[in-house]
Amino acid sequence: MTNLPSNKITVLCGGVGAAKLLTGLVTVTDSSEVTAVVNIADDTTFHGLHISPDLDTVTYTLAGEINPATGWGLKDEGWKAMEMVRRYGGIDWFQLGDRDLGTHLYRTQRLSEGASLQEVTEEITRAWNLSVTILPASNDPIKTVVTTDLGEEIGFQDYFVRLSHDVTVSDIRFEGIHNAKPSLGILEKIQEADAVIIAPSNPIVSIAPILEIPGIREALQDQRGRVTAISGIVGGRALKGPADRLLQELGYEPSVVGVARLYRDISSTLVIDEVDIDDKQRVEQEGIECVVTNTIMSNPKAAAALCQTVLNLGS
Ligand code: FO1
Repeated sequence: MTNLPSNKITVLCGGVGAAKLLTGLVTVTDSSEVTAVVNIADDTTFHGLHISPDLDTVTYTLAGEINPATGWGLKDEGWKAMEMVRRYGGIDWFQLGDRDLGTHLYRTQRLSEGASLQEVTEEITRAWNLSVTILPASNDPIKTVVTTDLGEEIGFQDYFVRLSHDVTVSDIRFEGIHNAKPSLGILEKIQEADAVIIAPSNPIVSIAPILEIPGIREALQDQRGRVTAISGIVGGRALKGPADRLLQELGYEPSVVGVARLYRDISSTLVIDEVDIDDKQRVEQEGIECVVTNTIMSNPKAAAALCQTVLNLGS
């Protein structure tokens, strides 16, 4: 085995789209040199338990344990605990499986003992024998708050799950982000990376809550030549979730050009899908290089091919 050139890769991650990319990345590179910086602004508390959806989606996916039907939670799940909660009239619109609950019980207990989210994430990652380093973007609380067009402020999970994101959004803010610090080592993971990848996650509610943590945007700007963003918008639509609608409702163009405008100051290249090839020139006019390839990760092979394309850019 030739000793592969050191290939430190840092990936900015949201939920499902990022998890799929990582499963491809670990097949084309040394996973022990991959760091996933994961959004924590979706985090919330249910039944007194701290839930970190994007951290768990990335962890469970890399562990091969993700529920393939939903893209969140664990496979081979039971729902006995939720049945009991429902019997008592408790909150049941946010489905917590019996196995998944074990993660929330452990994380909540460790946080109550004073452990940081980063320490608990390291313990959970180790328990799943993952070689990828998974880091929460911050150890400090950041909460995505959605303002609907009726002026009502709701939490992210109320927006995304309880209301099935079927409301019009007039504003999004990330409560606590101005006082939040990047997790220990994140700035170095960006500065020392041979390649930084912005996963095809929702640019508004998954990637922005990472970029807006003081210090992170500046670290990426310094590394701009090594940063590649993958558009989560394909043909003007999000592959999953409300990204296209959110872009539109918040005044951005719901297209690869709109994504280019969001990332051009921190990323030198935007990777777009073949269906958007006619927008390549418009993307480049926004001051960012544009690579056209298949970005639909319909299976691990497609995810690996996409990652290989991105890694070849840097060589
Ligand atoms: N998404 C849903 O649409 N319905 C659910 O009941 C649900 C439960 C859930 C439990 C644990 C977890 O880690 C994620 C869960 N999600 C659920 C996904 C969650 O809303 C994520 O925040 C989104 O996938 C966006 O990242």
